[in-house]
Amino acid sequence: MSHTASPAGFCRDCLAPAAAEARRCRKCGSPRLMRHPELDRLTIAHIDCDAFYASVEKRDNPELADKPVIIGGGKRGVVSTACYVARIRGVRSAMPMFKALEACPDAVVIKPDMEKYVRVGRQIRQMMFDLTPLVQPLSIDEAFLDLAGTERLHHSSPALTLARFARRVEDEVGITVSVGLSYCKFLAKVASDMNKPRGFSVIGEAEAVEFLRTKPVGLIWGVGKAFAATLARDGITEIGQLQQMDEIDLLRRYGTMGKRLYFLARGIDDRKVHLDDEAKSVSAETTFFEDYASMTELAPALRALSEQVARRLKKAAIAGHTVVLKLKTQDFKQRTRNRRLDAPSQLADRIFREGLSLLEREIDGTKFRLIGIGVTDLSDAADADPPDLIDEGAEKRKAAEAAMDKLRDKFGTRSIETGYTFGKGKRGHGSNQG
Ligand code: DCP
Ligand code: MG
Repeated sequence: MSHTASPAGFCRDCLAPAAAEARRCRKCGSPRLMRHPELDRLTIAHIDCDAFYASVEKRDNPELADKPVIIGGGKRGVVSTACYVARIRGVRSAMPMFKALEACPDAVVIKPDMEKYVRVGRQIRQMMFDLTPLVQPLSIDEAFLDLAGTERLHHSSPALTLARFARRVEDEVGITVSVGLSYCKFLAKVASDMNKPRGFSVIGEAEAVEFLRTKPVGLIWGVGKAFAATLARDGITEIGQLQQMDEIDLLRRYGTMGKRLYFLARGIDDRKVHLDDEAKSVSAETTFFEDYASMTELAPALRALSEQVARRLKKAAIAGHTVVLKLKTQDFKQRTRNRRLDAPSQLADRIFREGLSLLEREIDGTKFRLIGIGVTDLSDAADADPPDLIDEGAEKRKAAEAAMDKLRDKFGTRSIETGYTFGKGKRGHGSNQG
């Protein structure tokens, strides 16, 4: 097949092949045609349900179909989500309810029914597993999928399989999803957000760098408000600027995060879609008696949990290459944030520091009921924690930690407490380790 400017593709409604130049589907007349030069090669997808809680409520009450619907309220008094009708009027997730109702006084407000949403989320996830065993859920309504090698099973390209999936969810579940298709996780996730709702966007390898050039740095995975502000202070607001900088410079300025900026800005992201972390991770988590929103409350818990994780790693003589922070919000939405370390680690200090910097980005007034920290990408301890050339303090902290470990072995775990955990030993309950 020769490459043309507008290659052949398919109709997203009836899935029939679409000719290169057609503006509407020859079979069903739909204008929703999918075409892209790399359509037959791309395999990494991100799928995210549209206005998830609101869509489920609309499904269950057809009278709401054209009305602005807000899910939220209750004790928390903020918007969990709003349907797209309400969004046009300015309603957004996390907005205080009174503000939302100022913007949209005729909105129908519905209290969240978490059990129902979890059930629907599971049903959709099950359907994802019909496409590929490589499904990596990120939250209740979204997941990464790697569809490489599924062409023979489904008798179609990953792109067509995904379009069929989106239709199946509409038919069988009664809500809509948006799909992003690319060659890596970063851009698949960016793509799924590009033409919501009922979106299907493709970002190919050839266009990635140019696509990213004019986008704000906040688009990059892991660049939250705080880090974007740091970059802005340094005069960096667009990804194109990062594309001009060299790796050493970025590494020197921003540490491990600088390295990530370097690669992601260039559309280089080698992270694999992986099945489930739990089976291959060491983690500890705790559920609070009350919900906490601030660093003062959360950091000590994180410190204590990091030490639990490190202790177990050292006992098993293993180390983890990726630190995972897990948070559960007051309304049971789970957030997990990962960061790959330069080298595998088994040190509480290292795990805690990474966890803390991931946590900093999540401090936005949201109250959390659970915090957890862990490591994945496990390996033998042999190549863990090499001398750090950039962070000179790391060696000292490593030595201090080794000394504390010795004391603990001798006198038990409560004998030594760091500043962060001191006096906070009884904070949480239900600590469990996975
Ligand atoms: N959610 C929440 N509080 C937030 C954000 C989200 O309770 N601050 C809940 C409600 C959402 C669900 O999580 O329905 C999924 O989150 P998304 O960010 O995917 O948002 P939506 O699915 O609602 O909308 P979109 O179409 O933008 O994905
Ligand atoms: Mg969603």
